Amino acid sequence: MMTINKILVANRGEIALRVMRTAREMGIKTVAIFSEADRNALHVRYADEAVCVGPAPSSESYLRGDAIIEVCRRLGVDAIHPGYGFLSENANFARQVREAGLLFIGPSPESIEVMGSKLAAKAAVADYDIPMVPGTPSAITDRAEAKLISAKIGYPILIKASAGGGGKGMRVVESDADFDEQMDRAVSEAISSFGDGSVFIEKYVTSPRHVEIQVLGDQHGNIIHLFERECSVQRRHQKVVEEAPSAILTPEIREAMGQAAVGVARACNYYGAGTVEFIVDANLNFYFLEMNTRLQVEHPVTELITGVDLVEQMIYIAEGKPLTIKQEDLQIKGHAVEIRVYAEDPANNFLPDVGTLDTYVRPQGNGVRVDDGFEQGMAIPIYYDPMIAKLITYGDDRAAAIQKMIRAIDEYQISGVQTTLGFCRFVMNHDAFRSGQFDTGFVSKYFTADVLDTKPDAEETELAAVFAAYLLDKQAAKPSQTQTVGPARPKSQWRTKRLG
Ligand code: MV4
Repeated sequence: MMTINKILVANRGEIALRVMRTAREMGIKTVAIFSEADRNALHVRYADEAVCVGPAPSSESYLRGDAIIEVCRRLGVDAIHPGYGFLSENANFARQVREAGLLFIGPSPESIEVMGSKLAAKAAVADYDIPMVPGTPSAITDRAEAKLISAKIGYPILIKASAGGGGKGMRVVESDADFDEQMDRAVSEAISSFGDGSVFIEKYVTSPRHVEIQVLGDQHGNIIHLFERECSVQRRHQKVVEEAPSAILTPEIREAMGQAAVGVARACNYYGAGTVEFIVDANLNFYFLEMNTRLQVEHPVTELITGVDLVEQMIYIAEGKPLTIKQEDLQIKGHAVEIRVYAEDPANNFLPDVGTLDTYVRPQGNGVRVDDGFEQGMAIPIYYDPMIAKLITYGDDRAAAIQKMIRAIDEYQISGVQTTLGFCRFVMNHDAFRSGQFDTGFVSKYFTADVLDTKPDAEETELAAVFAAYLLDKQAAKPSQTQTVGPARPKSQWRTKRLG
């Protein structure tokens, strides 16, 4: 067991701030790294010390493991928190950190490696009674055999890349006649994207829901789960809305999924914070897909419904402390919803819209959490993910959290860039979302650019009429005074400055 006195956060933006805030609460010194594009970033200002590690492109800065470890040596850092993305799931980096005598605030390099390969993950969990989609347990080598298996499973089937993730290298095969063509595509995509052409087959679960379980494991073999997050509202494998708990799980299914997730973690001797991803079919059967060996973007919804600070737990675990939270201590309280606010234009196929945040005013109030890394006047760099903020609301139940989200979206004022706020309002107001009757097809099924409400709403129109009447009245009362009644009601700055 050791005590961490100084943490370097090998990340940027909202997650770097998120990690440093908890470190500071724990009395731990913080070191930021930054690229030349992030000199004035909030995570740099927040940290006790900050070091530039290179030019704007990630490959020359945030991905420079060697340079980052060198900074740790120079500044007397004990531990590195990788956040998400960048080096967070790089087993070699985790190994180099360990070899440099530093703590990696995350799982072992071995766990990262096993879960980084879908086939290795399937092999690892084989003895743990984890529900899996029917399919091939190893890479396809013989096409004739693969076609026989596919016929037996029943079309449609999926060909997936073992090294894949986020839907990359995934191909649906509708029938035996399509098999060879889709197989060729899947293999060449897997080679070009991952340098590994291994693919396998799974039955295609149509219109699934994405439900994932948060786990925490310590270095003494204790593993607990912190219930589920539902992330079915996605667009091209990019999550848009996440919530906890899921609107569809019964206590029995929740318990079974939690047990399965703990089994997956146990199968790879997991420690740290991790997420076990499942798909759930229309009959509420669930199947293990993969494990993410990092702190996830959507972790705040779990923090809000459990009251657990996941970063604090990650730090204790890295220090070698045993978990003090017992499974039976945990319970779900209330409901949390998160939306990701991106600098993207929903009216233009979600094209990234980088620029300067001319207006940037966060929503506030009871039950509202904003995790972001920007302030008014800052530019959103083109080099990185265009996420501006995560907006999270919390209420007694799902309906309350959704209503609070709509209120918070309406309060958010952003100008200078197009954002996904209006798109998220559309989701929050949609009957399918509100009733819980949705799956991973939600966005493609219901969203087209023209559903975005950019016109003034009924209330605003009514206010305009009242105002016009008032002006006319005033004019009538004082005929001597010149009074022009221009456009019914001058559009308020408050309205124009936020995205419709
Ligand atoms: C599937 C599936 C249906 N059947 N596997 C997409 C990303 C990767 N994590 C796994 N994915 C899927 N795997 C079988 N056997 C459907 C998807 C899928 C999906 C999964 C979760 C969230 C959104 C999705 C969107 C499209 C497809």
